[in-house]
Amino acid sequence: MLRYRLSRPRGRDRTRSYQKGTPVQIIAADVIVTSPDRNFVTLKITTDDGFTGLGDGTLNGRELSVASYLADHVVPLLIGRDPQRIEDTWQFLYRSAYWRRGPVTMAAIAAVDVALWDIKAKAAGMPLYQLLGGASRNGVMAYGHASGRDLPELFDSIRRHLELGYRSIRVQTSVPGINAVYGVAAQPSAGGRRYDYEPAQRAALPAEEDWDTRAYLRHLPGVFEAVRNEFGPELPLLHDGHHRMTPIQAARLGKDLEPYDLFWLEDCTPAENQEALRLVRRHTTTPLAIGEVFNTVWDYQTLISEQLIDYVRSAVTHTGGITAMRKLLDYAAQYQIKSGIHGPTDISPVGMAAALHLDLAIHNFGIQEYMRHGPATDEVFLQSFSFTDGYLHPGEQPGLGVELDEQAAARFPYQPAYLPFNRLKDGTIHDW
Ligand code: KDG
Ligand code: MG
Repeated sequence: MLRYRLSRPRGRDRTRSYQKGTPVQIIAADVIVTSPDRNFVTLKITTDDGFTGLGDGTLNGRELSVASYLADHVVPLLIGRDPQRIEDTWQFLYRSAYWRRGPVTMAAIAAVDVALWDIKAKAAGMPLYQLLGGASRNGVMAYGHASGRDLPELFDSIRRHLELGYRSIRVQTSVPGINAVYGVAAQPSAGGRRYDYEPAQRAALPAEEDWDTRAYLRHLPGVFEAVRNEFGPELPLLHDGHHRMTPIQAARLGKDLEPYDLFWLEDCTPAENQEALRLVRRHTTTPLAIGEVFNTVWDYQTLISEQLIDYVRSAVTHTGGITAMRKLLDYAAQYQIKSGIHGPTDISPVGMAAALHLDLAIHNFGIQEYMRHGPATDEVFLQSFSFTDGYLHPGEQPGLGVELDEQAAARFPYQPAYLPFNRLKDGTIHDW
């Protein structure tokens, strides 16, 4: 565990207070980097009336940048602030930096924002979803990640997920002629180790993988046909294209997958150029999900206002926290676009809990991604959310319902880890 701590003794230090006369003040903030199963960045804020709140600032493969941004530039600004003023603190951190947006900045702001919501809900004695308007549903439908190198292995994986309680399934598969494809758990990546659902590998350098879009486009529709034949028409099926196609290739895949009635096709093309989605949309009725690498509402402006997507994929952790996600999802709701909050293993249980409270409260909930963390992570993060018969629930503990066992966290020091990258057969770097 790396720990960067800035704390002040209890009691008021008026020289540091930005908000004179505040009834409550932040007196300590700790940035805790720990690596049970994988690296996580957690911010713990403490107030002078004895509350603590947790926020997730994990950015896969770039964890220490967020830790430094928080410890060096944000934590000194928090001491003495009124923890109750969440919107004001969000605007202060966003606008006072002058440099806007970006994954590091927005993950750091998210960590502060979620920790303050945790404190506010604890102080109110309520689970956070109550402060967000109360429950709009009984539980949050979740999808899990099934994958296989061939059809029998994929079918086994789907059955295993059904046994675990999942009622919606993402399907990823190996492709003949490609050695290592994103999302196939049992497949050795170019680094020689199994993914086991966690693509970031603990190593000094990123693993190199390979890619061939034509081979993928030829192979995938047959896989979905086989899955539908085996599991029937009811089971909601999802697929992640992981940013690898051009718009015209994405349009073709969407069209080819229409007979298999996908819940969504995710990240069918890199979407920095939002207008590119017009072309995809013109050619297919397969629902589209985009946004896990986005970090503000501006990344979605065209996608949402022209109704070019069906699901918003941002993570609470990478998009400025509950405050910003709520605004983004309310904006999307005006265009009948639903949530599909990012929930891979690189979102910590703190970020996951924040997502679940939001999922439960908003009206335009779509689905929640849920990859289970490993046992060491569960030891470090004590969680109160539950998963029953396909539905997640954040639980009824005041606040987020997650606490950090700091002694357990200290047993798992940070380990350098990188996401892989892709090369085409001729050696050209391709999107991963
Ligand atoms: O850090 C990268 C992962 O979060 C990403 O590869 C997972 O695409 C992903 C997904 O849909 O969960
Ligand atoms: Mg994805």
